[in-house]
Amino acid sequence: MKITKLAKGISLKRPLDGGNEEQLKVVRQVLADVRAQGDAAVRTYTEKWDGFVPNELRVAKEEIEAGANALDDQLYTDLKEAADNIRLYHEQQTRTGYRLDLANGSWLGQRITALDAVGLYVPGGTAAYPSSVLMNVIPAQVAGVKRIVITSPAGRDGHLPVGVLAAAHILGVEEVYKVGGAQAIGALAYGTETIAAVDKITGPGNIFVALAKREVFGEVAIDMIAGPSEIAVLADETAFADEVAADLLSQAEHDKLACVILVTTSEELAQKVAIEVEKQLASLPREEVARASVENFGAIYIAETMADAIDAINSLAPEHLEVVTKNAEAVAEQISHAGGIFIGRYSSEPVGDYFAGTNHVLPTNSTARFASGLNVDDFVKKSSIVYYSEKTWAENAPKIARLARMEGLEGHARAVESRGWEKE
Ligand code: HSO
Ligand code: ZN
Repeated sequence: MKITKLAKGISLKRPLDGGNEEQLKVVRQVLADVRAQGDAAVRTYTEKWDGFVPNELRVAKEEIEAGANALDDQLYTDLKEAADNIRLYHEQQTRTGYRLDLANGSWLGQRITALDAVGLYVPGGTAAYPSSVLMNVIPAQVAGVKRIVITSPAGRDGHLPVGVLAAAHILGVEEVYKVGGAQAIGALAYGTETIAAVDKITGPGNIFVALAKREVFGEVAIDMIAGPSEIAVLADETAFADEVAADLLSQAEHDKLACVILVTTSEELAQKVAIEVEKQLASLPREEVARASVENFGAIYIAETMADAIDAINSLAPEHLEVVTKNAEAVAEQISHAGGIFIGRYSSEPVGDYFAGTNHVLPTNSTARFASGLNVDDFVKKSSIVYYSEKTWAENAPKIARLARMEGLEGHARAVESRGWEKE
């Protein structure tokens, strides 16, 4: 990894794959066909791209159970414990509405209600992460979403991965479909004979899925379009180089476009981490992916002071930040822009990817400046409520009518003035 002295303006911006015209054309066609022809189009496109169509698009209850049974017992228990931790953490995020009592019996309120139905897209192949099923479904359940649907392309054997089925089983999700790609997003957005439409679609996917989510946005809600993983480590001389290197590689192995950055006040640590990264890369099964990420988007910066290092991290606004320094908790308090913050040497980033309870769907590409990780608020909406008594109306109607007339909206003024007269 390249070592440089920290200068102003370090960045983790990478080229975002926004797709090309050709891909967008394909996606638009698929969506139009699914909207017009429902299941028939879903089947046609599944056949075309996956090479076969399962007889039943919906996964049978017994199939979910069989998947759960097929998973190693210890893994099932681990997954269940992770789910419990994630549920406990997200339960702290639930909020109730409020009522603001005004004079003369009037009141204003805010009511919080869960979305009725959400769909989670789970990518196929090696990116079908059971942990992501937990991270997407649990906040929705905690929010009170009643209908939760999972769609994912089946493998060549006609089944979904056992880990995904086991996660669905643990969470009690019964509505699971073997549909992937843009056609799955179309089915979730518009509904088909088999798959009823949902209100929000979450979960990562390939470029076709991402483009399809963007296209249906507005008709349904979507979560963020997540970019490749990122990790920044803020460390001083107390950190161990092998641990820092291992944590950097944990995110590098996700994607050739993953971004891994060390900012340190210790020149010695910088040198040692660079050597360790090389050493550990050599034995990593996903060496090819991790090496590309490290070479293209990996960097080590040496800061003169901890204050400079903290400034640099805040300007990066990384998806994940590890703080491995003296007084790490106090240092972490000075971080205002990071999706997830991991404090101290025992809070290695994968602790949060799988188990601690925090969500692993986090803002990437410096969007942590204004965005948050997936949470319970993503699955609720708020209604405002007004109750005006006659007295409050009488007191305020002239003001409201004046404001309306200022905007040239006579109809508004008349509406508010139409009350209070003797009616036949
Ligand atoms: N670190 C990823 C999430 C993940 N890690 C899933 C392992 N499995 C999000 O940036
Ligand atoms: Zn990860």
